Amino acid sequence: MNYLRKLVLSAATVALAVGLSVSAQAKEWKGWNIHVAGYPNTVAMDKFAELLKEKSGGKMTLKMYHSGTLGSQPDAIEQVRLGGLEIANFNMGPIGPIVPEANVVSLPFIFKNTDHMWRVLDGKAGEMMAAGLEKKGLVPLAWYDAGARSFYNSKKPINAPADVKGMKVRVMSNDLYSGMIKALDGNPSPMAFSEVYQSLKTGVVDGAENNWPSYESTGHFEVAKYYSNSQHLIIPEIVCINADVYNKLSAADQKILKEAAEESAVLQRKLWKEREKASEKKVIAGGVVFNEIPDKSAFQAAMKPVYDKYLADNPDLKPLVKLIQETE
Ligand code: BDP
Repeated sequence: MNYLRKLVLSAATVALAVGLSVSAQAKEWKGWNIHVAGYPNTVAMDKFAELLKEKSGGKMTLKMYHSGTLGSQPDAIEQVRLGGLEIANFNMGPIGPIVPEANVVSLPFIFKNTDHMWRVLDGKAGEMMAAGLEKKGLVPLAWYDAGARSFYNSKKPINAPADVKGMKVRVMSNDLYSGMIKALDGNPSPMAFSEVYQSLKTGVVDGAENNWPSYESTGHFEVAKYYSNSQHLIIPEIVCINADVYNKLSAADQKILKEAAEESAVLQRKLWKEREKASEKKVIAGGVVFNEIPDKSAFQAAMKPVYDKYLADNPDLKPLVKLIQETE
């Protein structure tokens, strides 16, 4: 082989090798998160990205975009389904309208407490929800904690359903939540998370509902100082990936991905517990008027039409609701 031919051949080999390593090196994934810096989910999603890179030797990389900079939650859900974004941390609330099985977690008072929710998610009901999500293009990788949501407003403490009467209450975009407020004779106002502060401040809405960390991190407590411990919704959150992206991965890479997500969930749940307490302390110190609702039975009874409508719309999901209610 003459010198020139050798040179061309070895150049071709190098080009091939470079080409191969470029195609084996998947593109960097984009990840969506609605929360601000320091929030448990934000810290955990960054940890997820770090673990993913480390465990895959740099083959799978994720760039996280926090604070909802890539759009509202309902839009981001569509984006992950369509592949415009690959990965996200979503609350199950805004996913419910797309995945009826997963909407079961948005029935008010369906879970007795957070531990009950984890037992449900770890069992058959969790599998049914995961299957429903996958059918709609979202593969769940891990569950995050979001505590319990309670009502807060700028007018007065809520002790009984009658106190919600006539109140304009912001809800996440999901008919079950609008139904919930209507069942209490209030006026539901579905709106993006990012708009709530201003709406509370200017009186476009009287109140909203959320967990301690979100009530605190958004500054809502500064403009709606009555927090009433209704704990009417306990909604889990998922870390999920676009199904096509997931299905193209090797089994080994899928395993790495799940492990990284699950490790991030262990961290998130630990940080969550700490942040719940810290946020509660901070808002109370900031002048929030807190009240317990020792007997929630009147609120629970008022939710009958919400359950009736959900079951009328999804008769096949009766056994799922029953399964959750009967899970100890
Ligand atoms: C927070 C959730 C977030 C929701 C937000 C809301 O973590 O995903 O967007 O509530 O109320 O607790 O919109």
